[in-house]
Amino acid sequence: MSDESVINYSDRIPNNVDLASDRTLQRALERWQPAFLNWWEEAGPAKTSTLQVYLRTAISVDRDGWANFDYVRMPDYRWGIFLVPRDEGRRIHFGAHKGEPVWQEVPGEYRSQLQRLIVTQGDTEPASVEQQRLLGATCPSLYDLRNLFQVNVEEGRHLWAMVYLLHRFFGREGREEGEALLQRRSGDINNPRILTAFNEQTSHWLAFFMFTFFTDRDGKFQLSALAESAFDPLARTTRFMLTEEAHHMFVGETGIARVIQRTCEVMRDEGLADADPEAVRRHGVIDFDTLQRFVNFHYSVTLDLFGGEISSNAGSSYTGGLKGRYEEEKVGDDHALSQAEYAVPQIDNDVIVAKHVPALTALNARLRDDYKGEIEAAMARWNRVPEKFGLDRRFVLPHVGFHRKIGVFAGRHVSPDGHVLTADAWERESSRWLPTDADHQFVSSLMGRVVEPGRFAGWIAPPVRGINNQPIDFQYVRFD
Ligand code: BYC
Repeated sequence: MSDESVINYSDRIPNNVDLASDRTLQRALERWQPAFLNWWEEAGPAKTSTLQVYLRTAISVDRDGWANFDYVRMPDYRWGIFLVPRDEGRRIHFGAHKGEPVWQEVPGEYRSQLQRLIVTQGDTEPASVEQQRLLGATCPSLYDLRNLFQVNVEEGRHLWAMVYLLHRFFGREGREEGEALLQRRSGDINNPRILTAFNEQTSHWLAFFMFTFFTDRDGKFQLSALAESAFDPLARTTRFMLTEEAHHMFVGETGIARVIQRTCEVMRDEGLADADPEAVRRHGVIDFDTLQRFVNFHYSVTLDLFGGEISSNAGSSYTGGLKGRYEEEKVGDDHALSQAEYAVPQIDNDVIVAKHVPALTALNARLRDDYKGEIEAAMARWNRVPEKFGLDRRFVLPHVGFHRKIGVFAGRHVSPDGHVLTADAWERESSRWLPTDADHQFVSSLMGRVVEPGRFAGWIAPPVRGINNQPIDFQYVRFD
């Protein structure tokens, strides 16, 4: 293990960037730290300051750095600054600066663009914690409660990752942005979070699992694109963030799989038909139609997070070397996109057709398509559950144009199967496709607090295994 990969926990702010050698930066971050803790107290998980939670804390940024699990009171969690070690020979591998050494400082010409990307990324992290603030009160099990808190503390750490970059490389403006990240609030009309999906409510656990499945995976793809950056500190910090993100997506994917499993079990035991959702609901589990409506909602809202399909911002970030494609190095082309085209579905005379546009302007659409491929593969894993029970139901993704507020489909109405609709037709039909108030009420009515070790709420199956090889009935959270 090299020294750079070991995290120093003896400093007030744990780090592996030798923070002690830069006193000005250290002092600035130490001033931000109490503001962060105030934000956590005010907007983070409610009524949790005395709980002891079985959490993982990174001890190094190596692959086995996650081996450390212990009980932690969340306000004492050691949030800090962890970057993967520097690769001295790393070169820019796309855009106009291809072949040049990566940058250790911010070039003046890209300063505001980079700052905007970092602020936008940073803003999502506290936003998600705020969205999930009240979920602890209705947890379906101790296992799930612990996972919620693990996700929350790590999103808090992701905020630290971006604030470190702002403080270290963007001077006074960066410090001001660091303050503003603690002042905006998810859903606040006067001072909302930057991106649409992060102002939606996560009012129950079904929404939480859908969010960690769909929206955290946008996080994975955006972080992967930033991990290609020519600005090396951004690439190194996002690489480590990706290791944290994997667990969040696991929570979402397995959470929904367990909900489907439980519904299938009850349908089998009670002899219920998919065609009778009311009967399924009466048995205290979530019917498939409702689950499909939640899939439609969370997928479409998350697609908006990729930005407009055709975007000059994305093109200039790529040419500048600030943000690459997903797994840029594995793509077999000129990595400049000087001639290439990319097909982007768009509405033409009320019909959706794929139109070829310069690939440089279609990078958001491309990243979205990469994301879609991974979502489809994960949904195929969900679909094995009803299949195993001999049920015909398969969950499907709606068309990319469905229920969009950003990009080429914004302001239009598209059905889940990709037909362009009039506003009237949308008005008539959309309650079949998107969760209604009654759906939310029903799902919320199932949510009760289950905190006895090894017990699970009736609407969700237990996981296959516990965390860190612990048994499922382990005391994942202590209340004394
Ligand atoms: N909502 O050229 P356009 C995560 C704005 S999730 C509101 O179409 P661009 C996480 C845009 O800002 C990943 N506004 O798009 C998950 C621009 O405004 P300005 C977060 C939006 O710029 C779970 C204008 O519309 N990371 O980590 O190419 C839990 C035109 O924009 C939206 C990132 O997003 C929207 N949905 O791309 C916790 C990476 N979409 O500049 C965490 C950093 C667009 O004209 N961000 N706009 O005022 C980016 O790469 C880009 O900012 C975007 C947008 C991909 C978001």
